[in-house]
Amino acid sequence: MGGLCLSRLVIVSNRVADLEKQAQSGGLAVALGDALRSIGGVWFGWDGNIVEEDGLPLVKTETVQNNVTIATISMTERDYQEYYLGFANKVLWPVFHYRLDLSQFEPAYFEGYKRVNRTFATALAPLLRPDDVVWAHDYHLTSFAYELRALGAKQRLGFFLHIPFPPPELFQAIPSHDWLIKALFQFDVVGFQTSNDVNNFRRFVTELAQGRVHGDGRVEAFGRTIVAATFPIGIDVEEFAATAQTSAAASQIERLNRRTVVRSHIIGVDRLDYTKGLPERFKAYRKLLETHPEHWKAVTFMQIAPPTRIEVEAYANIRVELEGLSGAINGEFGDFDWTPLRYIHRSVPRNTLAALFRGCEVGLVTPLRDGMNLVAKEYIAAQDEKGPGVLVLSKFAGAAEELEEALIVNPYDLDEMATAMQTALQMPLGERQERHSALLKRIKRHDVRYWRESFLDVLAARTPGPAE
Ligand code: ADQ
Repeated sequence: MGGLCLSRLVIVSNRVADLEKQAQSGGLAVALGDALRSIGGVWFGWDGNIVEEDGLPLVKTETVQNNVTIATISMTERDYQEYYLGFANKVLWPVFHYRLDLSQFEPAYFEGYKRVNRTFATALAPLLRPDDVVWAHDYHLTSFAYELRALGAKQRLGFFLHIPFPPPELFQAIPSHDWLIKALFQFDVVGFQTSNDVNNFRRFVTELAQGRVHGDGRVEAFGRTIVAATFPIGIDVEEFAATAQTSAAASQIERLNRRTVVRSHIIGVDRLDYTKGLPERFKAYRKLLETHPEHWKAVTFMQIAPPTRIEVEAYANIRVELEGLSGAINGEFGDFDWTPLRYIHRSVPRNTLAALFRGCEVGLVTPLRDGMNLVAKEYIAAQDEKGPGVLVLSKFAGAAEELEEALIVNPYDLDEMATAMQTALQMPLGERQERHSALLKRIKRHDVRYWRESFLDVLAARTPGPAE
């Protein structure tokens, strides 16, 4: 990150991570927190509070660890409804995950989205220094650079999209899509998870925005030339592996195996989201039990899925569906000494997760669509190299672009998923080790530090300012 040594880093995201409680907040917060501490800078975003509407929001700043400032603002109920629940989570989230059927377009949502991006920019602008490098994160903030530029910002502005970017045929369905893309071009670097995403973006630019794609990753449209490239996100492999190997983890794994008839454990860990393919996964597991009675009382599947965005109807629906499915599977196959499917609808501490990953012979990561999916990488990192478990991975997770040695499945094909579970449960040790060591190499090569530094290097190399 040579080019950044004189600049401060300013991270902007919808929510600000709690840097004091990093151990609980996960890899991304730690990675960005580390970058902030080593470079110095600001993390700006919403504090999670809803307040009464009374003019411009108050920016609260707090200095942590000498050179890092946490700057936050609150949101009004209207902002929360229109920007957060509305445009971000009822329009962009479903459409970007190829789920036009679940999107709900309301003009007020788009107005709210623009307004909050403007509010964010207005609140941050006075804190910026001329040579700051600003890095905004995710689908909540696609028009943030546009608003900041409108206030005269000339700094280098980068954006990373954590979720997929859809094909132009779907993106076009968003009523204000042309405005959004034009606004996105006010960033200097736009990062995507996979080549599929960046290709979808480039297709939009060339086919529908009269733009041009240069060979070196630069993309030109609306009078601006920006870099649009892939930066696949990773995890801190050593840290997660170490968490899975503590004595506390060992005793948790021992507890998993105590007083049970079960020989093999299958695990899934996802936020409860319709993109994660949970009903399909439950049904495929039922198929496995139907077709392989030898697994009765020998296998158990634990799905951990904490609730998110419960105010959005599609999330309430999926919860009801999963409760029905898990009840039906346990009712049909369960016995007084065996629960085939354990469905846990709450969050679990990271160290417990790491231990559970290590203690389970099969990891199921089968989203219908996912930007990357860090659980896939965490499952690999947590394994015991002497007797590693097997990862079953959806071809529609961004992670599948890299993690070729996993058992790659089509999450819509229940027979294929059941067969993959069977293959995983029966895989000989030699093959498990071979696959695991190849996967481990891959996640170590492209870890979270690599992701962060490669993005910031590209951003630092751009010419500051809006003019080319
Ligand atoms: P998510 O959709 O949240 O992230 P993912 O990448 O799997 O998906 O990250 C989830 C994180 O939360 C993991 O670190 C996981 O361990 C943790 N987690 C999940 N369930 C948990 C539970 N029950 N208790 C505690 N922790 C839990 C978005 C995109 C992804 C992209 C990431 C990062 O949707 O595609 O990989 O951002 O860019």
